[in-house]
Amino acid sequence: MKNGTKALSWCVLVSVVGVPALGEPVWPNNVGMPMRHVMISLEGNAVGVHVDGGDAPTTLMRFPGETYLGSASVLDGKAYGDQFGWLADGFIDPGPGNGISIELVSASAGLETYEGGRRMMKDTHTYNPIFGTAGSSMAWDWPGTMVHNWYAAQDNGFYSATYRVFVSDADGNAVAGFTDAQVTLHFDAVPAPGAAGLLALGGLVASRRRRGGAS
Ligand SMILES: [Cu+2]
Repeated sequence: MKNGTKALSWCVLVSVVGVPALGEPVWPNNVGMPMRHVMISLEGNAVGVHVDGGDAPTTLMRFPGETYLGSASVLDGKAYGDQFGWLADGFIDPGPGNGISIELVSASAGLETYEGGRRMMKDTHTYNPIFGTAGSSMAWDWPGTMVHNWYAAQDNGFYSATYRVFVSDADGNAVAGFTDAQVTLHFDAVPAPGAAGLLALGGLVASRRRRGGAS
């Protein structure tokens, strides 16, 4: 009970002082994390994949004190990022009734994935666990549009995930006659930024606003 009282008086103090209330849920953050696309192509019967920026790890960032709205709360308390997005490299026609599926072949222990969507429409993402997270299927049907899934990790450090990208039928089974491709994505889950890091991030937000850029 004593702790509860203490927490309550902190809340009162914070609202009186006018600091944004801690614990007010928001949509997940991706400020300062420009998009990197995992480009999927289909040339003849061969699937191809390449990653913007190659093997460089993408940063999974922490935002201390933030909690997330609705199903996005799966990211609470974790380092996370949605920088990688699956995207079509040219026109893809896998044949009537077929699509492209992506299957997790292997991943570092502790790397989690949640289903996203178009990057600036975070309120439409499902945040469903995918690619083996929380017992989900290792395979995921790519809808053919740009999809930025959310990667997350509880612990700091380097992570990677290797995928097989293949032409699949309506049941998700590989279609004979096509060759598949593999791609490995790399991640670096970092500690929460110190005061200097937060200032730098604030500066970036300000300069983007001045340009009036919305992306
Ligand atoms: Cu994108």
